[in-house]
Amino acid sequence: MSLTTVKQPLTIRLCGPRGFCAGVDRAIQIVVLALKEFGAPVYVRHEIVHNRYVVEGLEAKGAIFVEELDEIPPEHRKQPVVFSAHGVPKSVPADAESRNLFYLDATCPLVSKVHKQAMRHNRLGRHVVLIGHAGHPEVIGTMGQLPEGTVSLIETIEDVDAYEPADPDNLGFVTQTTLSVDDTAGVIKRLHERFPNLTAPAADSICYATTNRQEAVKQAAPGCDLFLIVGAPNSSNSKRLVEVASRAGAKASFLVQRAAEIDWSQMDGVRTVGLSAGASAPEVIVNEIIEAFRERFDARVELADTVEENENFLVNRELRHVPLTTSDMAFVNGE
Ligand code: 0CH
Ligand code: SF4
Repeated sequence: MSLTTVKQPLTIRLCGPRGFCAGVDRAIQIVVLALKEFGAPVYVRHEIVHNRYVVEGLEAKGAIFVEELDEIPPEHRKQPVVFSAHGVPKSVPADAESRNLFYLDATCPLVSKVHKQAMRHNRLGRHVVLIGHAGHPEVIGTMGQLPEGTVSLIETIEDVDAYEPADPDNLGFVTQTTLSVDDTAGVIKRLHERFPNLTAPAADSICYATTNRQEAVKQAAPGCDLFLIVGAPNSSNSKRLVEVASRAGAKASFLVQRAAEIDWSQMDGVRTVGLSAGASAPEVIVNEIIEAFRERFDARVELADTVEENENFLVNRELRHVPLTTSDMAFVNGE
């Protein structure tokens, strides 16, 4: 007589939109195209996006990741250096020029838009309030668009309460693109209460991808025993999705980088699992996780789609003529 194990039924609520956004897709494309056009090595300042799988995949193709430009050896000065999707302070391209480096900027156009809004506030004589997380590369990049002392960083409602600007009637704000939509609304509300003449940016700083991924998780979370977000611990937008899932009613929520990290001992009694991925997390890992569930459960995938996304950002002019093969395209799309 053969003993067969009966797998427990389990529903995976798969959120859409999830994973790569147009800015991430573009940034990865820029590194892949630069490698094709200029040959290896191509230097990348900071992780192009916050994901080890992507970084290691690009390293295998010949990219070298550095944190600062002085790590690029003089004999490789003619090779390009790419600036990451998160954006850089103005001092970085200036430093590249002084070192005679050839750089390609992969800053997401929506991050560049926030830089422009901050510069506009400054041009019109306003002190800039930047809502964001201290130390994050995007915050360093946005603050670095303007002279020292002309931007104040605010992280929380408590920071707003403690803030004593020199000219409270002449403030303009912008935010990091990947913040919690709900928390940021609270911070902005308090800023307006304390500083009624505060000027908002012409367009929302939190981007479409952040907004859509949070909304999809919010809708899927009620009734989930567990919510998994594919993403890295240094990925701001992915961490926000974990918080959104818990607040919207998932009994527990975790960030996971690879299927191998999943603690299966936590799955006792779990019947419905929410699944989404941060803007820097490739779809191939989402599929790996679904497969890992299928090996252990009688898993059924239920699509929890909200809106369709059609955004697409062009790469730098210097790279537009370079063709991508089908396998390059698959890598760029996270497949
Ligand atoms: O969410 P953060 O900003 O930490 O970055 P990521 O995980 O690399 O995702 C891409 C967003 C890049 C800039 O908005
Ligand atoms: Fe651009 Fe938003 Fe993606 Fe960041 S998360 S790269 S701002 S589209």
